[in-house]
Amino acid sequence: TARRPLIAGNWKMNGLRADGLKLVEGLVAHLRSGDQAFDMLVCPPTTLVAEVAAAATGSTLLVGGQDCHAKEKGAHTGDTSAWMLKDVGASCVIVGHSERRQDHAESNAVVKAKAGAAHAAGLIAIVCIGETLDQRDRGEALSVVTSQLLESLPEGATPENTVVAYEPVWAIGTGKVATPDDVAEVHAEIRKQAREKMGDDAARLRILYGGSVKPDNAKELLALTDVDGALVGGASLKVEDFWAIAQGC
Ligand code: G2H
Repeated sequence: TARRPLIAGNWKMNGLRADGLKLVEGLVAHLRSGDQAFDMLVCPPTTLVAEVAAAATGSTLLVGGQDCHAKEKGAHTGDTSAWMLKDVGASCVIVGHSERRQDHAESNAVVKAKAGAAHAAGLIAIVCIGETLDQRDRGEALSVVTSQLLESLPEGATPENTVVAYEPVWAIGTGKVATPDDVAEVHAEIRKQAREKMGDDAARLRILYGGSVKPDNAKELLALTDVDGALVGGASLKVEDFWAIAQGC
């Protein structure tokens, strides 16, 4: 099954207007230079989603949010709904990033509700899962990732409306990258388990790797059978680094 790779940038809490617009202009210029064999997505902070989406209009660059609320609207001060993101030009939203799970105590049930809201709003949900170092050291990596996956994917998840991102927590922003063997093992397990939810369609599900992806390690990771792209944090903040990573597809 040919799965089109997705190279996704997660800017996290970085980027004032000028930085964000410069970054998008650079990426759009690269994307316009020819046909690409991958999809490219940027997820700016909420303050910039509308402006970045406007700047990306007419190009193939996709724009997404980094989180959404599970409800459509209401008394939820400071939150942003999936419908609001969609309204300003987003096509995707990250849910369940480990920083949300840690900093905001998001459980699998919360992540599942958010992914369901994303689908209802017409967004692709990028559902993040990944084990901590303690869990890996105890030999629990596969079981933790499996339970996160099965408990975080909402009913109605398909390869069209859902992308899974495997991000081992110990590899995030630390410069430590999981070995290709570790990544291959976990991604194969994720695809196998996804069959519980999607049946044979799981063959078409895109599974991204995330955690200290850089230009010098991207190619090796992207070459792995069940790695269908990357979720990139730090290295997505520089046009040339992010573009170089995509060239590993
Ligand atoms: C993992 C990743 C992007 P970084 O969080 O989501 O960040 O590439 O900086 O490790």
